[in-house]
Amino acid sequence: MKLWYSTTSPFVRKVLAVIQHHQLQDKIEMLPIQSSFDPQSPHNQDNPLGRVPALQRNCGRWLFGSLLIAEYLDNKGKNTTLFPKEGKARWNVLALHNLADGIMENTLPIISEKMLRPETEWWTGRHQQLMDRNLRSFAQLEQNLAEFGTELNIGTICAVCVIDWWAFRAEKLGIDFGKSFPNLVKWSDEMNAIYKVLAETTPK
Ligand SMILES: N[C@@H](CCC(=O)N[C@@H](CS)C(=O)NCC(=O)O)C(=O)O
Repeated sequence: MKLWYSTTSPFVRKVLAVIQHHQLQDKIEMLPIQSSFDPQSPHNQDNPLGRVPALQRNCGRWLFGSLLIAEYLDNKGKNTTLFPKEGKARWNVLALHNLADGIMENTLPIISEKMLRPETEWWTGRHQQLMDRNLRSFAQLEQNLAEFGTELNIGTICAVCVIDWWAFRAEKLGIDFGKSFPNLVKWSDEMNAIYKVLAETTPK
């Protein structure tokens, strides 16, 4: 298998944590990129959507989207599953995943504009709308995490990825995240302390 990845993407980190959890490192050729926004970046040749992560299966077919890639790799792995197979447990974990993942999706347009466009061209009204949504979503994330404690599953992995990414991009986002959501930061720090798969995949 082959994986296009960057070291800063929270979507990629989700997949990297699954790879480490199942010790699949030897089975995947890692293809690094510098910037997912660069139209010349080589991952564009394999993913028409222009996004990372993108995983090539051994049969040659490509998978796009971090959740799909994560579940595919989870099926390949021999360690405990990160995707409950059925019933309430499955839907609760996937609901948690989609809430955290939705914050990533609602944050990326803000970060990309702030990184790549001059300030005079920023769509600030839209940024404010997305930030309001994100803050409401983080408040709900905090409530929804209560039932999971420090369990490792695809939902809690995704939650750690988004919380740490906000800390990583704090300057660009212009928010003191730790002040607004101290419990989320505390929880994420605890998860990183317990699970090597998280501590070793933090954004750089
Ligand atoms: N839904 C996708 C989102 C992936 C994504 O947006 N990745 C970002 C990197 S953080 C990207 O490749 N962005 C390139 C662009 O928007 O041009 C997933 O779950 O993999």
